[in-house]
Amino acid sequence: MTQKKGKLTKVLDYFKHDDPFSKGVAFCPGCGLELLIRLIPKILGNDIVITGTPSCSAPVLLGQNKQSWHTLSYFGTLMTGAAANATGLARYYKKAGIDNTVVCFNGDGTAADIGFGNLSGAAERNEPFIYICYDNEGYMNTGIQKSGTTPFGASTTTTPAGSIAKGKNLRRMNLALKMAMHKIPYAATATLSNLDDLAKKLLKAKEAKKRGFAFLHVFAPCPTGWGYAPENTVEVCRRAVKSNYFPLWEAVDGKVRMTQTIKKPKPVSNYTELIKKFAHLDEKDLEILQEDIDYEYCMLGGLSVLEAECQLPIPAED
Ligand SMILES: Cc1ncc(C[n+]2csc(CCOP(=O)(O)OP(=O)(O)O)c2C)c(N)n1
Ligand code: SF4
Ligand SMILES: [Mg+2]
Repeated sequence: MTQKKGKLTKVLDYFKHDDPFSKGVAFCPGCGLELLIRLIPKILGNDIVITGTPSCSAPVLLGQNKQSWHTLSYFGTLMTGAAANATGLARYYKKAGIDNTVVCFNGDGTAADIGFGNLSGAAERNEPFIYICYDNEGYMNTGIQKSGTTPFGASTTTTPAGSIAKGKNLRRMNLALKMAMHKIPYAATATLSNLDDLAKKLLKAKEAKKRGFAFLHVFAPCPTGWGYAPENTVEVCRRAVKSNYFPLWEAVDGKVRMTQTIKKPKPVSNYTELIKKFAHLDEKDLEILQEDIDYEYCMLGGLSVLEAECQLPIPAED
């Protein structure tokens, strides 16, 4: 495909490269992860090297029965060491003088929990690669267990809703903010309903990678594990943004800026009503979820105001 020149204004203008995946792949219908993984090389180019771990993405990225689903370079690794593996790849390419982009592409189970230690280490050392966490809020590939990003109240196979418990009784961690606070060159959230925002952030991450570590946290719903109709994936993302359940922001060198502000946010029930994993929640439970969302949004808003208003003191001249 020939590349268009000039300023990128329309969403489609960002999709400059071919889709390296075959038309039918082994994801469930409506999988948010599939939408995302197809978009990344179309925006960043087909010369990226992807590395990732056992997860729902692995069967497609690794291939099956000695056949490949795509034409990209892929390096499969362990959940415990994904970012360490990506570090080795990125350092090798740098030393060999090969100008390419290593994309460490993992689910929330690897990024937030099992592989968080070495993710944090790679960020702190400012290794030159892009880490993308696709967040489907659980360990989907092994049977929908809860992870650190599973929200309060969500029913999973390890936090079931029934007569004894009502889903996860803890609130989710904010992975993207934790990563931003490593003060890396670039950190951002994105999702599949706001494609221009997602595309811009992918390109910014690629640019930031020249200075070091870049992290994207992409909200990627899972119809099979969450219990909603496959055709609703983008609507679920849209409602997540419009209710501030998943706010869109970025941070350069740890300084936070909202990339989308919602003037009149919808109540979280407008989002949860689409999804079966929340179907058992009553008003009181929804209040707890709402309170968590409001608090995090205030926190992000406060940080972004600080970024706008806070100037570093200028040292006095002698
Ligand atoms: C150290 C380790 N623990 C557990 C597993 C088993 N395992 C394979 S895939 C998977 C789920 C991964 O969840 P996530 O990273 O969120 O990806 P998803 O399946 O949701 O796409 C787990 C727990 C493993 N491969 N390695
Ligand atoms: S279980 Fe969920 S994340 Fe995994 S392939 Fe199916 S829809 Fe996608
Ligand atoms: Mg997951």
